[in-house]
Amino acid sequence: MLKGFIFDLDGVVTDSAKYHLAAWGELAKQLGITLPATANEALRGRSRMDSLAIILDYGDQQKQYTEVEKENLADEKNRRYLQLIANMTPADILPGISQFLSDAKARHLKLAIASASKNAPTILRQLKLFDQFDAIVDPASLHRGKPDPEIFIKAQNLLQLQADEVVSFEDASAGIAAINAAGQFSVGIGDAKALAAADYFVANTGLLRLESITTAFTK
Ligand code: B16
Ligand code: MG
Repeated sequence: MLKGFIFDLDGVVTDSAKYHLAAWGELAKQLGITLPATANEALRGRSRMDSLAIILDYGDQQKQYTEVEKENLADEKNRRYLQLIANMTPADILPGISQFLSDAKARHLKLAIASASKNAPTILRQLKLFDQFDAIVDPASLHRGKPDPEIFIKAQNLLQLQADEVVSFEDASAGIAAINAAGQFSVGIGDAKALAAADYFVANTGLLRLESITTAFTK
């Protein structure tokens, strides 16, 4: 029986990717690195340090920095990112999500966030959605990032539910792989090709309907 929903944040609840990209872009420029057009997709859902590794690889600069220097570069990017997300408002919630969350609440479903972002609580407060969620996984407590299922298993445990009682939502292929590996029902939102492994798919958040997902889940 369906008892809970677990949501990725960036790309599902809000489009924070544009702010991540802008902040990484500024850091890359400072380091003399040009980001390719594929950078946004490559960074989607990756942890902060994994993202930095991708940026440094673009400039073949991976070996130029010590671990401490890399931490400092990631901190610098995060300071810029925090400035950018400080301007976020409920208008930044992706289409259909507010309604979908209210519908889920009306059905007494438990709600959790499984985001790789350490800034997820800040963003949820900016969006005035913080109180809607019963649990938010602390990514600092994780050993492995998506596609490892750890974050989705942790979210399910925080909700005190079993894998066959939850549906999880993702916009990244690594996220869908993580959900599937957790044994949960996966909903992919975005690019059909990239999310072909999802149990259920919609092209954008505006197409999410509680009834359709419940039907697909119970089939
Ligand atoms: P932070 P998600 C991810 O969010 C972003 O997609 C990814 O670009 C970012 O690097 C990561 O969070 C870490 O974010 O630097 O704020 O800790 O898709 O898992 O909600
Ligand atoms: Mg995402």
